[in-house]
Amino acid sequence: MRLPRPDDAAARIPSGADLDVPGLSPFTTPNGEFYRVDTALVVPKVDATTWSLQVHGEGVSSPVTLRFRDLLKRRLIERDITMTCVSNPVGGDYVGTARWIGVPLAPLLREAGVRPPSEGGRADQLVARSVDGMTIGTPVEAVMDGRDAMLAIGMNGQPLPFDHGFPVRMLVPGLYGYVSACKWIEDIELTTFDAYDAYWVRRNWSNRAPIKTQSRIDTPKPLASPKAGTVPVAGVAWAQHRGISRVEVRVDGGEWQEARLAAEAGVDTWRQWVWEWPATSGSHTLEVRATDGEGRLQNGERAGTVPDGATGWHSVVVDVS
Ligand SMILES: Nc1nc2c(c(=O)[nH]1)N[C@H]1C(S)=C(S)[C@@H](COP(=O)(O)O)O[C@H]1N2
Ligand SMILES: [Mo]
Repeated sequence: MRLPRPDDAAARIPSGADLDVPGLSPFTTPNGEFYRVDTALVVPKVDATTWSLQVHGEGVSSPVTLRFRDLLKRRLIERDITMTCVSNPVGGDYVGTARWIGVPLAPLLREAGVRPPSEGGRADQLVARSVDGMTIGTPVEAVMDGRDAMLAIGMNGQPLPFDHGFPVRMLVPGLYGYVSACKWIEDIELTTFDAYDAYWVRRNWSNRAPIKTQSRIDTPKPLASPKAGTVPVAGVAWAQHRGISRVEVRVDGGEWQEARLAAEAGVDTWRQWVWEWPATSGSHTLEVRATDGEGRLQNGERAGTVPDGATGWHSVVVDVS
């Protein structure tokens, strides 16, 4: 399968978006290293030539069936978007950034007659179903509020890998994957949150889950033993669809120090940061916290992932020699 060129290409990633600090996650996560979270014991191998997607339900005046070649004929956009799993613990790896190609979802819904709740539409939940029976419920308002919600067919210049939802998956910047990113999608039903609980909602997870501001120290690694002197402390911070405006680091509970932010690629992606630490010998605790693009400081209260995402500041202990 060959991917068509997008009609609306992604903005160039500014050269300063990647700080190139050894040990720091690259801005774009290669497909082979992108985290994978799903319930599939066997990864579905869907045939794109027989695949189709139904759009139906509450407020859909003209139900639609789309085949893969119908999607290819529509306007394709390309965007850099960071995805995060709600089950990512503070400091965890269930987060990654890719360059996605896909069909914008909002215009497709409008053609089917859907109006968002803010325009009087009755359906406030979009339920996506996959070929393997997963159900993922997303607020219709978020899908139609102008952000780049899409039916993605490409990831980092490749057709979607089987692991990541070939041939088509949903993506909505700013929402955790379990409420937005249905892989191997084959059905979209418009309904209400009152009428239907999706798979994870029936298992004690929240039915609405915007991504919480988080920051992570990638280097030095926990229990690393760098030499005394200048040690770059670096990592990533994310608050998709709000952006990151500030990152601070502190040592052993001392004063917060302003980290240098990498150039911003956009509000829907993570942002790298670095702070040059004048490290002295001994055991030290490094902590990081971020502020989002709306000026809100990352919640420092330690909480687990259930029901709507972990909070707390990431810390690592290092032994400076
Ligand atoms: N069909 C299906 N889609 C799914 C899931 C799943 O289990 N089945 N998991 C969701 C969750 S919890 C996340 S975080 C993202 C992960 O996408 P990735 O595996 O491509 O990183 O996919 C979402 N889409
Ligand atoms: Mo997830």
